[in-house]
Amino acid sequence: MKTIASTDHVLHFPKAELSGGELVRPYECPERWDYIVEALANSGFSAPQAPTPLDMATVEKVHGDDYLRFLAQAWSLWEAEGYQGEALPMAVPNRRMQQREPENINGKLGYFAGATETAITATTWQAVQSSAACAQTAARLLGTSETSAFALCRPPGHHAGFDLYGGYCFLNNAAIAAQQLRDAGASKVAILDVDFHHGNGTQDIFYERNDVLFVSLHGNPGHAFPYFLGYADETGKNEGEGYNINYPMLPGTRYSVWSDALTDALDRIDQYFPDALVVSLGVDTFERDPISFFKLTSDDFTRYGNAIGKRKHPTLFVMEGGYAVEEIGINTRNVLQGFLN
Ligand code: SP5
Ligand code: ZN
Repeated sequence: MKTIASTDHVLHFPKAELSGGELVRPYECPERWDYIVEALANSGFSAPQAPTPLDMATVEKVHGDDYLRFLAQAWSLWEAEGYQGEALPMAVPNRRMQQREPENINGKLGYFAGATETAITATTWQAVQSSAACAQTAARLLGTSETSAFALCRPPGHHAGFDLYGGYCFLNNAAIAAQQLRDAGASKVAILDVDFHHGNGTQDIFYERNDVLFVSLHGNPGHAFPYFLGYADETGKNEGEGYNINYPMLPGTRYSVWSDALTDALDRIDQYFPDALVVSLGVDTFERDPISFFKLTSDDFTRYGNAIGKRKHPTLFVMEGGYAVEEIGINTRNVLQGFLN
């Protein structure tokens, strides 16, 4: 299995994440990428390949024009105000408020923010584009020579909606990969999101579409980020009705329960007969993840990788979360090895 990865990921590393009322060192940090590269190298995977430059035409099919303009301009607008810190959103539009993009950068940050923990820096946009390019390049491989591939994306993407950033995400890498596969001739694509957190951005992007099935296993939103989406009764809208499937699970969930949801999810995916499967691969379901509450062990990652592989779909893994940094490499490698065996 080929890995596509970009060293540009280091360009996104804010000093600050707003967490528990403090500015802390971000959980989503560059060493995550290093540990994954090292674990794959130690297990005989081929060295990562760099992506080709991002084709924005694909991105424009899953994100809004206003939003893409904002991402490209945010830092220069912030800098022009003379601020010394990193760009964080503060005021966000809420119930009974206007949904209108303000001129002021603080207004824009809030308008496009789905959460306020995620900072933007001078070089964030370059890292974000290179991360999305990894997903797009890997999707191109799947459409041609390969039956599986791994896009080692950083920053991650599944919380990025049509016009929303947050949850450490800016462009939705999995959505861009799915769109790329569609444009290259796949008539139906399934996305399986196994990150601990609900893939609210991916759900948002495909909620009214039936050409992309979205299936997510995650912490119950009543108890877990992103809090405001991810319930089981969110099943899609208009043409997309029936093509969105959520499996929210409670604090303390172990593999015995989680794997039943996975089996059901994989059955639903099989019944859809997709031409390709995109897996939003977060390993923050791990028992020692510092911000999550599922209890999967390192061996469980091998088990579920194998379960996914048995379904024999052309499969693209796209890296999402996972914050137990020293174990992230082993756990990610276990999924990919389980898949291949
Ligand atoms: C891609 C991904 O996994 N994004 C996750 C974003 C989660 N952001 C907010 C998490 C807040 C959790 N705070 C818990 C602090 C425990 N010390
Ligand atoms: Zn996550």
